Amino acid sequence: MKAESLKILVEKIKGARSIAIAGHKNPDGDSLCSVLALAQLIKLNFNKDAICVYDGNIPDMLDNVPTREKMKYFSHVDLSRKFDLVFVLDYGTKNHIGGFMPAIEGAKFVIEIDHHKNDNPMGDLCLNDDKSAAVGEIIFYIVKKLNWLRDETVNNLIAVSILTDTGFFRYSRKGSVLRAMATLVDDGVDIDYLANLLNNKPRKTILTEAAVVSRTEFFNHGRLAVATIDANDYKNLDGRGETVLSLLGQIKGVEYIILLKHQKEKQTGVSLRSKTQPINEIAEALGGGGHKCAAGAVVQDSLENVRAKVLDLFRGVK
Ligand SMILES: [Mn+2]
Repeated sequence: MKAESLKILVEKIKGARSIAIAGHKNPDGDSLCSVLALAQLIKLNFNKDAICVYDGNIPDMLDNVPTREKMKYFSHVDLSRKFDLVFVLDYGTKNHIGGFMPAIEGAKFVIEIDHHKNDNPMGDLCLNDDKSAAVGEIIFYIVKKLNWLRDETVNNLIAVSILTDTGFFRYSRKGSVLRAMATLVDDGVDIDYLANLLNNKPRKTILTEAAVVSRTEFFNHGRLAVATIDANDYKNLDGRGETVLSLLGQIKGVEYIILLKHQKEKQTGVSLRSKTQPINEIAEALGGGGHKCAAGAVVQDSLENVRAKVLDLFRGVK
């Protein structure tokens, strides 16, 4: 991160009389907690109140994170006013922004902080690093460089950002994210406490996920698991059915998992996982994308048609 960029960041916060912050639509742990952490940092270090905005749904598991109550649904905020400064975090591409867009378009200055690859950034200033495991990690190192104060709330929020986006460090590719967490733990963060804070799903969600798992079909001598979330089950789900994917992935011999979700009458979500083999090309063939072993797509077609299509693409896969 360039010293010049950080200087602009500080000047813009100092000069702003109105500040709004948002992450991507349907916030995940990193998106939500980096927004709240940044707002808390601005309060602590500049004594300014930033408005925290979201669109879509915040998963129930995040209800207990500190200062969660500060998040305001976009339609309850006057976004037509011109903010002096708008932050947009963890958004990836424009179409993940949702209802916050008018605030970005009307803002006098936009700063983005992101760790997604993005060829079309919107910020007047971009504090992006696609090598970072979470936006929380980028914020941690900004705070460190600028010698900003951080309190227990900030520490816990950054820790939840990192823990959720790295799957409790399973997806960390660099030591820097572990070193950030090491500092946070030395400063009082309790990882076990935060893990329990996130154990907050509604009973019906877990029972639905368990039912979906129990109805899973297996092909290719048990190497391919196909699970289906129908229209009724989809209503009871919180997030993307991660528990289904996690449970099926623990079964001996399962290499590939397909999770089909009836999102709307003619819209089917597809999540693909593998233990070692690349599956992102299959997701791309469905119009989606992702990582080598974790990818997905949203297909505008019925669940039955999409199921047939995906199984076809998996034919020939060992
Ligand atoms: Mn993220």
